[in-house]
Amino acid sequence: MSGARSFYATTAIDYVNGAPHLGHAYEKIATDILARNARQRGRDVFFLTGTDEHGEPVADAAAAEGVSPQELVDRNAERFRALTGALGLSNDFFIRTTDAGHVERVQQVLQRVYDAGHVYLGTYEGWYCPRCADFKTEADTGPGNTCLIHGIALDRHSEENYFFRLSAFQAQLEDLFATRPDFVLPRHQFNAAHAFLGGGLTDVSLTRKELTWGVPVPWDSGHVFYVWFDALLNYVTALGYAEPGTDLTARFWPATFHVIGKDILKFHTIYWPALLMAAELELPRHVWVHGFLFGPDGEKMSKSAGNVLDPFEVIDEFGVDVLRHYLFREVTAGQDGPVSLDGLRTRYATELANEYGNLASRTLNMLERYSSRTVPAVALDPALASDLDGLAARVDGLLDRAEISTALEEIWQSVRRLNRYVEEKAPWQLARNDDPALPAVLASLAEGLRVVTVALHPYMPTKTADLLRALGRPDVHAREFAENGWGGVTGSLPPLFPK
Ligand code: ME8
Repeated sequence: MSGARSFYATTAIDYVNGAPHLGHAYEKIATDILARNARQRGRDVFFLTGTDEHGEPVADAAAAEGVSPQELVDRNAERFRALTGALGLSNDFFIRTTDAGHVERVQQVLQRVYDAGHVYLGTYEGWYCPRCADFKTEADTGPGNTCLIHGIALDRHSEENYFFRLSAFQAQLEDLFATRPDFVLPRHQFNAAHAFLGGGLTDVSLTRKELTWGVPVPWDSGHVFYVWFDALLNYVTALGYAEPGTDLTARFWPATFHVIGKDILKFHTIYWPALLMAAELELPRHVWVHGFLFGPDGEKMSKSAGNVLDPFEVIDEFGVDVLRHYLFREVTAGQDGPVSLDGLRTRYATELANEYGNLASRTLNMLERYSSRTVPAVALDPALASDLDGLAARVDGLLDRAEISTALEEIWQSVRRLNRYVEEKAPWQLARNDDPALPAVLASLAEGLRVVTVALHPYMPTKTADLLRALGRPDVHAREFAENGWGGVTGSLPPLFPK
């Protein structure tokens, strides 16, 4: 069992059947914000992301392109790995489910589940969506036997499969939902998962016979594992080989947060805990479920809808911090919402340039002009202290429940408070009048700017690091509003967010 100070966050692993889009980026940034906040709090952090490379979604895409699945995944996985760099992610490992280390551990865990009697041979008879890689009941079948999510024709399958006895875990899962109300966050997604469970569980295919692109089943060479079980296990297998020669499982398992989109709720909140119970592994603490980014047409952004924004292009034009800030201001984490370049330009101009950027430049300029680039070492203004005290604790409390946008709003209120403080105190007038209150105002402003910048660091890691350096206090772990100015030397900085 991991220690109380450990923190393990994961993203969904993306299918590599296309290029990454902004919807993929959104989830990875969300997880990075949680991981960076946990590091600021001195926790022992592991942050995992990666790619899901087996199953029909990939095999079909490779066939359509006339290349082998391995060629396709090798090429496309690099685009997803490049995205982690472009997004400024602080992930500790990037897993690919074609890694030998993953494949061998999937086989070990599922052999154990088989040996414990949770698996039997049967025949799957029904509908299947190759794009979802999901078996469909009548309830999730659209007119003319189409997939409700992808709108494509479903395949009729009649196939020998090994089944996982999911139904045997009904009572244990009900107990989980009864005793751990924060197992699934936010609440409306907990309710959705709970309702699915209430419908009664049926056993699910654990293996596939008609597909060869997957992890071979050790007890029957004619089958490969169903891609979802192979994929879910990445959260555990990665800890076994991410750091050569060291098994990190005891240090980090169970995961603190699995961050996922709402389309894959059932797999993570029903199948996954049941599989972990069968494998006698601990359950994750939270599954946090985000909504969808919509394209300009109001539809879920996806390659098949053809309404994607390319994260690389957006970052090239605006910079990564601008994108990270925009996404969590624009779409309340946990909800759905539309995104667009126009919306991003507006937030940039109003919030980043006019509010935060302006606060930063006027503070540095006044320190330069009125205080020879030093932060006066005097007692700080108690009025401002009382507004900014406890900001870090409030942010932490919200991020403990992955309320990423609410936490950002909390910080933004402090940014606004500081801009009002400048207007109220009018330091330029204090300077003109040689008013003895000036040093405390300047020091309070510098400290206030430092505190909000540290709080913003998980959201905008690059620009905040530049600003903290210019303030002469680069430490991102010093999160509290101090009582005294630090007396240090500040520098200058070109505008953080030029107009
Ligand atoms: O589902 N807005 O992969 P995937 C927000 N391989 N999030 C979005 C989105 C959008 N428009 N489009 C996709 C899979 N996502 C599996 C996961 S995990 C063990 C296996 C999110 O490439 C989506 O909700 O289809 C999911 O969480 C992630 O991107 C990967 O989607």
